[in-house]
Amino acid sequence: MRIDVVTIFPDYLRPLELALVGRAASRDLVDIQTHDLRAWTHDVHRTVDDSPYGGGPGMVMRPEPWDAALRDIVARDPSRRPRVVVPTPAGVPFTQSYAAELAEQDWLIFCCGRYEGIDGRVVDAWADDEISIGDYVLAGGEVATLVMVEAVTRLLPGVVGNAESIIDDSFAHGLLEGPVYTRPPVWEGRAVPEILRSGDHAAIARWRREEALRRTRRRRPELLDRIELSDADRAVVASTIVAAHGGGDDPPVTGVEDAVTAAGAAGVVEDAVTVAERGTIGDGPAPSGCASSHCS
Ligand code: JAH
Repeated sequence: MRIDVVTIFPDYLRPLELALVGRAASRDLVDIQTHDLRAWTHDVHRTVDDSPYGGGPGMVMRPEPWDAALRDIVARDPSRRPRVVVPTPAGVPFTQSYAAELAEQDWLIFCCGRYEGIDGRVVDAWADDEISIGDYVLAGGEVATLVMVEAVTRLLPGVVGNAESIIDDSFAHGLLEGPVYTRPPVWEGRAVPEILRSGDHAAIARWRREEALRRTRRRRPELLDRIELSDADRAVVASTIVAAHGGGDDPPVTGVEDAVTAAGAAGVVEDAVTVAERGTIGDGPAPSGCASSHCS
């Protein structure tokens, strides 16, 4: 696979020279080229931005350097047509299945915007995908590109040694993975779950499935609506009690009555029992147990 990245901060992509992605590149499993957008400017200040039409804060990236850069880069291999990706918080969500789809392409170009983004006409003209890696605003598309390039590269044939570890990932089953352990068997008074040391592989597989189901129910209950669950899975999910909310700004919801009131006030249409169990309204952070206010 070939990957080109266009940015005003090529050094921001230097981490791609390291570790798994860097090793894949040195083995010619992926060819990653970064380009400084300012190489396609002509003025003495190498200007890439201008004021937004219609007013408002910030600056917008001018279309001409982007168009010149992309024309030049695609002309380097006229036999292929690249998939052009623009990272933006206004994009469609990047997921493991999106990563798998991108990993099937033989050429990707990532266009890293800065400021308020790239002129919409050049995005319309060139972008195949506008992708968001999550609901937060970064200073530009570079870090989102690092994320996507890493997620894609590790799916390329030969990049990850043990192919089973890819199939076994969190999200490969649509469930979160449970915890993992290594030696020593007891650390700081905490023992590794006995079943993992039992040698009973069928029982271990069942336990891992249960841990994954419980964790998913607590932390990402919406994921459970998207996968097929067996009757045994459903029983595990139904028995997973979700603790009261322990962090964030919203007050905990302690009972079904509270949940109905709070859901109504928040304008959220949701099963009150679900809300009461999760202890928070809408899609806010999951409840406590873990030290993180975003984790249960
Ligand atoms: C910010 C251009 N989904 C994460 C993400 C991706 C891109 C950007 N922000 C967040 C971004 C400013 C300018 C892109």
